[in-house]
Amino acid sequence: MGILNITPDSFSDGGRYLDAGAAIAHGTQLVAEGADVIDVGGESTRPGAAPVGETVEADRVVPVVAELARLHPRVLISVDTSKPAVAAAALTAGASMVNDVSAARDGEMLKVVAEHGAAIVLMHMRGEPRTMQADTRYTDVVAEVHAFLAGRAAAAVAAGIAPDRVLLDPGIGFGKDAAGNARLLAVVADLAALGHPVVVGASRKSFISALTGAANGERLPGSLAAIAGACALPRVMLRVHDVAATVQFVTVLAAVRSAA
Ligand code: HH2
Repeated sequence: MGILNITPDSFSDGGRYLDAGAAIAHGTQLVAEGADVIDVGGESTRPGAAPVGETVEADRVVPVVAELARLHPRVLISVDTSKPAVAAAALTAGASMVNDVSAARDGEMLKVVAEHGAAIVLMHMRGEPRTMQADTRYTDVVAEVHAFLAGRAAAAVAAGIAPDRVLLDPGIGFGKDAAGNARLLAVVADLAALGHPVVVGASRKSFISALTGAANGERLPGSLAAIAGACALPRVMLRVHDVAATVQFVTVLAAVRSAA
């Protein structure tokens, strides 16, 4: 899953694709690099990001979703939003998946996704983006995150979404410290054991610098190391900025594993 942020303030690529033409060109580039899914977002979730209204967010993402769906019919377009109205507009324009970092906290979201026969990514986040890093302590981070996601998955299935279209994401960096993120990445197989496809988003996240001291723009090696365990699983989607590098990493890792 290649990331396409149409925002002025995303943590690693804010402002680069605000113009619709630049966004469509970047989405097309991600497809050329091997992405099967493009995740189009119009609101940053970084700690302290300014909230965006429904109309502004829809105006950013819907035309880009429509054009990418037209240009790349074999690629799945996902919309990264927690707003049911934005999700509905994007699904009507050609998206077939909603990536909701709030795990459909707004009850209307599951209805919208079910009505469109679409898929949904349910992600764990403590609190909201503005405040999520204020308290990153857990008694047992894995137990808490997995129990939360199991509950949200049950709600999605009860709302009429097929279990294979409900994807679960531990929310790396969303209200967790470096040790918590490492722990969640170490047990992605246990999350997959809940029976749903899994999404992992570790790309360029700040815990990589917390662990290594790497500068903000130098987090690719850590981003690849973070997903090494997850990419051995059969039904996992990797949410990444650096598609070409990730495809190369995953392909070589798979070749070595299958030769073992
Ligand atoms: N991370 C970000 C945004 N959306 N969605 C899922 N399912 N999983 C993630 O880990 C995830 C996500 C943050 O990354 P990015 O989109 O690059 O930054 P921003 O939110 O600042 O736009």
